[in-house]
Amino acid sequence: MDVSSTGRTAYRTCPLCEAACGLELTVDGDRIAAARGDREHVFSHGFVCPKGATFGQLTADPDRLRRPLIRRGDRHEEAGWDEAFRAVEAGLRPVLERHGPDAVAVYVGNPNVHTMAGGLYVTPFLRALGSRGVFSASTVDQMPKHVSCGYLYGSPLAIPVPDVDRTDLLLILGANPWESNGSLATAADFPGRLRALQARGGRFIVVDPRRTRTAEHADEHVFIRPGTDAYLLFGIVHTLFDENLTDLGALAGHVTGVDEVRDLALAFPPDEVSGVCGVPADRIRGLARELAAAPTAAVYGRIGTCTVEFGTLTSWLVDVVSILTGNLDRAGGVMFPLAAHLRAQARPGGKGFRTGRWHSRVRGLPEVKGELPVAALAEELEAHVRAFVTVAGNPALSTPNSGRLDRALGGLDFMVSVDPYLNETTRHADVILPPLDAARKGHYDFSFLGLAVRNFAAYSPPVLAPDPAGMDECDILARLHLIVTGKGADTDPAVLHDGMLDEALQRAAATTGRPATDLRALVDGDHPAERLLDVALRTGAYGDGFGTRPGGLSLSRLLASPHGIDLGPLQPRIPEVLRTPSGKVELCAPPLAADVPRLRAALHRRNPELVLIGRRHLRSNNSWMHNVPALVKGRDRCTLQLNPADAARLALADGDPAEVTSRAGAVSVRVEVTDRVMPGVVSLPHGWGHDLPGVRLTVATDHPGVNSNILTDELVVDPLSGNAVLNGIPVEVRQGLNDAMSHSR
Ligand SMILES: Nc1nc2c(c(=O)[nH]1)N[C@H]1C(S)=C(S)[C@@H](COP(=O)(O)OP(=O)(O)OC[C@H]3O[C@@H](n4cnc5c(=O)[nH]c(N)nc54)[C@H](O)[C@@H]3O)O[C@H]1N2
Ligand SMILES: Nc1nc2c(c(=O)[nH]1)N[C@H]1C(S)=C(S)[C@@H](COP(=O)(O)OP(=O)(O)OC[C@H]3O[C@@H](n4cnc5c(=O)[nH]c(N)nc54)[C@H](O)[C@@H]3O)O[C@H]1N2
Ligand code: SF4
Ligand SMILES: [Mo]
Repeated sequence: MDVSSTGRTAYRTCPLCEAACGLELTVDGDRIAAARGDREHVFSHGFVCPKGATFGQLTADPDRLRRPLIRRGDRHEEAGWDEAFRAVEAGLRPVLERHGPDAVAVYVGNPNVHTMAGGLYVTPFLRALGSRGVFSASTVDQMPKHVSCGYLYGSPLAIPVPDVDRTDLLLILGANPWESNGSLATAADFPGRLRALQARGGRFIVVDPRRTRTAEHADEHVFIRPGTDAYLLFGIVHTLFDENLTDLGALAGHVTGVDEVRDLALAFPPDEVSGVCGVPADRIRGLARELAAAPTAAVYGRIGTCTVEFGTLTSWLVDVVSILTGNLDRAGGVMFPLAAHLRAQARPGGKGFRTGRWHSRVRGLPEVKGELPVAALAEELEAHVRAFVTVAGNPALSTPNSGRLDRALGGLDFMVSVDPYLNETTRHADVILPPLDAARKGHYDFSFLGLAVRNFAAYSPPVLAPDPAGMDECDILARLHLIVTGKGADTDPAVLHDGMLDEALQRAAATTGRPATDLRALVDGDHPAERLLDVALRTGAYGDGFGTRPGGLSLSRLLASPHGIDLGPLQPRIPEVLRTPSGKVELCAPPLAADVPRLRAALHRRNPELVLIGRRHLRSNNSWMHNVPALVKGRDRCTLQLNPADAARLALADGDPAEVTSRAGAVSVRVEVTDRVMPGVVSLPHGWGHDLPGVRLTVATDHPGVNSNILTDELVVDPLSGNAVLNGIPVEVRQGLNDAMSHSR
């Protein structure tokens, strides 16, 4: 039967990665019969990837939980919502009352940045809880970028993105947008945009220890030894000064600290850094000259520049090169987006950025952006945490030395997870609270519209009616909030929704000069999240100002524009965007400069013979989409890639089992011999290892793979950001057993 001829069509932003593509959905009764790219979408123009195309299968996954689960003995059993919230209250309240908020830790995972509930309700919940034990996926991901931008621009959220649609030269370090579809740069159809760059005569260069699909399409691929990009970038900075190639252009007068950076770069001449990073000195000088000479150029770094030993220095240097070549804040360079729910500041300047307002108890690691490094989660749980809350996270697979974390999760007094799956993490939970699936909730990208390479806005209302027996994620988080503040498990979540709307209206009243009660009468929306969005849009950068700017944005305008509203190419925002105390770009903040000697000291140390890096595959999404049959069919993707030279030395052939050991643990996995990885580097993807007792993932457990984070080491972090080091892990590889297995120390 051709369902597309009978179904209705609906449009929705894909919530599965940062690209924010528009989907065209065919709806047949209460199910999504098909998902394809929305050709009329203002930003994605019909692009869709294999993950987005499975939106229907994913949301209708039979293993997806639709009712809460409560653990009784070793089994999880379905329960009613009221019963589940009372169990949460009975588990959390005594811990809070007897031991205080720090005895409750929280882990907030990646999908929170892809839901409205995550964007609106998590921060108020954390504030209400008041615990210093807040952890998130940010410290296995992008925290170094927040920290470097915090120091450079005064706000950790002021992250410039490459203007891929207009640049002449793009230098990509440690990112593989052909598979990941981009990150900290929302650019639907990133591959198409890179092809367009080449078609208009521009070039892009990829620096990566693996010849990725992005590298294959690039004009040039430069192999680099993992963890050493800071040396390469400092070599480029050195050359820019040495050959008088710096030119701040329009930034002149808006930047401090240039001379200090020049002095720091003196210690990193290309001839000296070349040996450690494996890039010829001439090529380092060449890159500097090309970046300086290009009419416009952009430098873009991602996972491979963040989840490394010198993550913050590397992330900083990525921007330093753009700044010194005059490419920050100009068309074709790297620019600051302006999202529709936010406003530009009237004047530059602010309080600036700092870290370390408190420290983790065991290792004394500094707080950053209100959270502690997830690399310290296991030891904190072991030492003093009694209760644990996860929201959209799977740290048992995604964080370093997850074997130790897994054991720590087994020793808690109480754990509650807001999550649609009974998986590697939530199997430890006493209560699991599953939110409605994405087809039944509205969507607006609070995180990614502020990172988009072109300004646009889109809102998608729910596509399917709510499951009467299910619960919306905003309601779940509101009820948890009411529990931790002592208002009771039975309190109507509307109490919190109304309170949050009132607060938003108070702020709106302050900016519009009109009484909150007048504004309240104007607010639109059928759902608490829609009403909060309406207030933010109307008082945002392009808003209708509650009627003072006719034609401006509002919820109703977005509802009337199912393919999104284009807000034009990125515009210069310096100095307004700067929140540093000086109101300038502070190029050489003291904490960054103070970390440079550590980099310099490691310049001549001996390299391990083999280091481990990760990899991403187009059909995967971190740890949680391996239960969709269409995404796991075909040959095993969880293999250890090994260069032929290393394979010969280790007497390993393609398909052989190998044992991989590190300081943290060991796994057994099949070898894939390929010259895609450079000698001395092995690559294993993360997010696998589903064959654990108690998980309810029928498809994923048939394709379990092994968990690469058994090998990553929680004891090594980037000190400025606390970010975990997930690339460049020293490992040993030897011929292995036939059965897949893993253990951690
Ligand atoms: N070795 C290594 N490790 C890595 C990485 C790496 O490159 N190498 N990458 C890191 C990165 S970048 C990231 S972002 C992290 C991700 O780390 P996590 O965020 O911990 O893990 P995810 O795999 O994204 O798991 C998301 C969880 O959210 C649940 N979920 C899905 N949708 C929803 C929803 O709508 N609501 C709720 N409440 N829950 C939902 C899923 O069932 C799953 O349990 O992994 C990191 N780990
Ligand atoms: N298909 C798919 N898409 C995804 C995800 C997914 O799991 N699967 N996850 C999403 C998430 S949460 C994120 S954060 C993004 C990540 O987006 P990307 O950063 O684009 O994704 P990765 O594939 O991890 O790319 C990192 C690259 O860095 C390289 N690398 C490793 N170490 C080094 C190093 O020291 N130096 C350099 N120069 N390169 C290095 C790796 O070989 C790899 O090619 O992807 C998102 N999109
Ligand atoms: S690229 Fe990302 S946003 Fe686009 S369809 Fe794929 S998963 Fe969805
Ligand atoms: Mo991520």
